[in-house]
Parts: sequence; structure tokens; C-alpha cells
Amino acid sequence: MSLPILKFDAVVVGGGGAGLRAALQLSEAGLKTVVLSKVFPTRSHTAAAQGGISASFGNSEEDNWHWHMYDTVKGADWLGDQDSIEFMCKQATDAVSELEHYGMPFDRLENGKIYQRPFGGHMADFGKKPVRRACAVADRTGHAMLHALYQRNVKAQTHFFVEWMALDLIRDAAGDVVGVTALEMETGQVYIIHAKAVLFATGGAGRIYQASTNAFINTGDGLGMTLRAGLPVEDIEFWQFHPTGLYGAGVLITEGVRGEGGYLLNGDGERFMERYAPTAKDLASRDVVSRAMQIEINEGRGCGANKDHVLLKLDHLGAEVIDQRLPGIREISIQFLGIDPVKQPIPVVPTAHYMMGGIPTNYRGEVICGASETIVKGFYAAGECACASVHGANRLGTNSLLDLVVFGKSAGNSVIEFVKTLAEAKPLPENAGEFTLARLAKLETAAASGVKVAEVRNAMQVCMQQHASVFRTQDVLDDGVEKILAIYNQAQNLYINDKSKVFNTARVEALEFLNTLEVAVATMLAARERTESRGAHARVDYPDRNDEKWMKHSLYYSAERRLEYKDVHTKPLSVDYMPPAKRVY
Ligand code: FUM
Repeated sequence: MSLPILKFDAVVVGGGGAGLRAALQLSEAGLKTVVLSKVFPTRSHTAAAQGGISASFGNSEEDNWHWHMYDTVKGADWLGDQDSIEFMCKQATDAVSELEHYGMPFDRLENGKIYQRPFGGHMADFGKKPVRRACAVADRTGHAMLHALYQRNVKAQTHFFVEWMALDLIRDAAGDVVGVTALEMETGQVYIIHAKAVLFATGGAGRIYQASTNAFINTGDGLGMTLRAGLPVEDIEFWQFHPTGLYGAGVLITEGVRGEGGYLLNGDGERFMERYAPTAKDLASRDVVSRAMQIEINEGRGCGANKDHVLLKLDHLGAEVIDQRLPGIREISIQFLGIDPVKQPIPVVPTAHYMMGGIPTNYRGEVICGASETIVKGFYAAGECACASVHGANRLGTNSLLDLVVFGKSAGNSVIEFVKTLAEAKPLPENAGEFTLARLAKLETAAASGVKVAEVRNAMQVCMQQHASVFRTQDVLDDGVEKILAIYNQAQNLYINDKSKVFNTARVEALEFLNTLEVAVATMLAARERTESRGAHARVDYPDRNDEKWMKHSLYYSAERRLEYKDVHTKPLSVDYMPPAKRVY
């Protein structure tokens, strides 16, 4: 069966911050560009980013991009590529000024400059004391960013295919990427989008976990497609647990609360972060704070009847500051728990938040493969789905919004350069689309005795929560590998009851789940191998970082379930290398 073909210069998969920033670059350069998005772009998960975007303006106190770079290298526990990190931190102020000129309504200081708040791990003078670096739109920074970028794209005449889901990459015989297959959800029709370049900005995969700050759409689609196309994912063992997920609901309560002066208390009413991070205290890096919280809970100093959470106190900030700077989290806390933070502390727990790994790219947003970092022609990635390796083993808060716009633009520029070299898109392979159709047919014809999506998805999420969480050990990971592979085998007989075409959410959920599962398996296998503690990968049985053996990136290939490793980039673009040091806050 042949599929209908739509032709574009460039197809951007994902309508969040990275996808919109990339698409804007492409459309403004005159390329016929389409953004495929599972949801209306302003409902993308970027909307959930609350606290700010980092840039060393120094609007309230001295700051500079070298300090930002150092904090990012240290935050990443020396697993970040220093060329990428320099690229991002150096461009931050220009990137934020650009957003401001696009109409993003940043909060202001009295003197009219952009308001900046402190955030975890962002320090002045190479780690000496917290610095105000997070440019904020109250606690709705990502939401404001999406609207500004969407409007600019409308002006630039970007095409939007909304409620479309990309299904598979199309590679030709040389391995170059020449398009994607995609499902129009409204009709159930599958298309081939034939393009000179494909840019993935598909976001994260936090839905591998049971408790997550991530939207339901964060199902690792880009990673699933990449792995199925024979390409690897990088550093996928590193998952960030945000210290302040709302207890019971998982919704994000921004680190901006602590930036504004809020702090954490254990069941004894103690401000325990003073013990774990004497200088930065509650504004230490996220992995440090999450581990401290988990230790307090594990050692019986949690709060509540089950002693299974801690409290985030902010009532001392007063209603005026909370309503001006943190209105969103006040609303969330009241809506979900009936707790008004103006009067009472918010119950919080470490919650899965961010995937540090992803599709390997260089700082130009070109997808690269293997230890040799060979460029995959026609394929680009940016944002959370990508691993330009700026976040290494642990991301600093507010560096994600920065990553989206810096690498979205950079990847866009690389596409423009590449497309200039092609008069026409490379031809589609003769069998284009067949792989996708076979996958769909398997789902359609599965026996009714097969397993239901909800069952295996739940099993996967429980498994990941129990076996790849804040603290890990060999036994726990070995068991986790066994369980996740059993779930993978069960999922080969996935059955959906609803075979209808129009807006069949059962089919979409099944396809999403298959992507999520690829990421879950990759995470568990990569985590099992890394016998050290680095950033968010905390091994109780290997408590120290081991630079000699492990200062290297993992690359996971799903076909053979194979891992290989490559060197961390130790040459920044213009400054001196920042060598590994003890990571204290
Ligand atoms: O806490 C927050 O506002 C989250 C920010 C981030 O993940 O960068």
C-alpha cells in the first residue's frame, strides 16, 4: 500500500520551545517548514517550566558567563561536553534579549531591567555564593515563552500540523534521513513527510516513571524513533528527580520558591539542607537536594503520618510576594491539596523531572553517531530529546529553557546550511513507510488475548520507580533489568480493542507506550553498567565518582541492546578546560 506524500524543505517534530525556536529560524530563512505536534503548540510541555531561564546579565549583582559555564560544568558532575556548555552559556544573554524582543513579558526591576532570581547551583565567583541568574515571568516562564515563539512563527508563516504524531524516521540506503512517517490523529491517515531535513524536538520521556512532573505527552517519541532507526541514545541512565514535586500529585512546585527564600523542613522541623550543603543550602544542585530529602525520609525524619515527604515552607515570604512572584504554585497547591502556601507549608517529594540523556548531537544540533561522532546527514535534534551534552549527569534548573532556545536556533542554522547544498530532497527509498505500516498492522491484528496498554504501562512505571530511582544498587538494577525485559516481551503482544480510524486515542497511546518502553529499557540497561556515582546516578554500592573509568558518555543501541562509550569533550571553544574537582555546595 503506498502512502500519500507531503513535501517540505524541513520538518520539525515537536511544537515546544526548541521546535518553535528552530522552526522560526527556518521559516524566517524562507524554508518551507512544517511543525508536527501532538498537541496545540502552546500546550506543549514547555508550558510547565516555571521558575526561569538562566542568563548572566548580572542585573542585580555581578555575574558573567564564565561563572555560568563553571556552574554548569560542575552541576553536570564533569560529564558535560565543555564546547557545548561554553556555546550555551556565552549565548544566554543574547538568547534572552531575543525572547524579550519577541514580546516575552519578563518581570522587571524598578530600573526596568529583567528581574532575576537565584536558582539551585547557580553561583557567583566560581561557586562562592548563590547569584541571581534566572530571568523569570513570575512562575510561568515556559508558558510565556511558548506564546511569544508561537506568535513569531505565525508571522513567519510556519506550517503547523496539529494533533499529528510522527511514527518513524525514514533513512535511505546511505543512512541519510529523508523524512518521517506521521499519523494524522483526526482521520487515522498515515502520511510520508518527505523533506530535505528532519529536526526532532520531541521533548522528554518522564512518563517512564510512576511519579513525574512531566505531561502525559512526554513519551519519548523522538528517542523511540531514533532507536528503531538503528541510531543510539546517549547518557540515558541519568534522570533528574526534582526536589519539589507536589506530594501525591507529582506536579512541579518550582525551585523558584527556594530562589525567593522558601526552604525545606524535615519532620523534626529542622532546616536540614544546612547539614548537606552548608554554603548553598536549599539552593544546592537538584541531585544533592533530592538525595538529602530521600535520606531524611529513609531515616525516619519525614513528615506526615507515613513520614514519606518533607515540607516546603514559604509563608514567611508573605502573600504579596507569593502572589506577585509565585502565583502559579499557590494555585496548584490549593487546587491539588487544598493547602494555601500563604498559611501552610507545601508537602513535597523528589519527583522524576528531566532526562539528561537523549539523541546525541554536537552543539550545532547535528545528530551524531558512535564514538567517532559521525554526522547523520539530514537529521537534527534540539531540546530535551537531544543530548548536546550540556547537562551531563545533572542539569541545573533554568538551563533547560536556555537549552531549548540556544540549541533550537543553532540546529535551525545548521539545517539552513545543509539545505542550501541540496537542489532537491534526496529521493525516498522504495520501501518508505513499509516499516511503519508493518508496526501498525501488528497492532491491528494482535490477538484479543494480548496484553492491554494500561497494564504493561503501569508495570513499566512501577518497575522504573522501584529500580531506577534516586538511589540505585547493583541488586536493584539487576532485578530491574530482568523485570523491564519481561515487560518488553509482554508488550510484543499489545492489543487494542478500538480499531476505529477517527481520533483513536487507544492507538495513539499504544504507539506512545512503545516509544516510552524503549527509553525505559535503555535507562535500566545503561544504569546497570555504570558502577560509580555521578550527578543524578547515585549508586549506594559505588558512592564515589570514578573519573578514570567513567568520565565517558554511554551510547545505547536497541537492536542488539548494546552499550558503547565515548569520550567527554574536554576542549571548550575559547576558554581553558575546567578540570574535574570535588563537587561541594
Ligand atoms: O523548578 C523549576 O522551575 C523548574 C525549572 C527547570 O527545570 O529548569
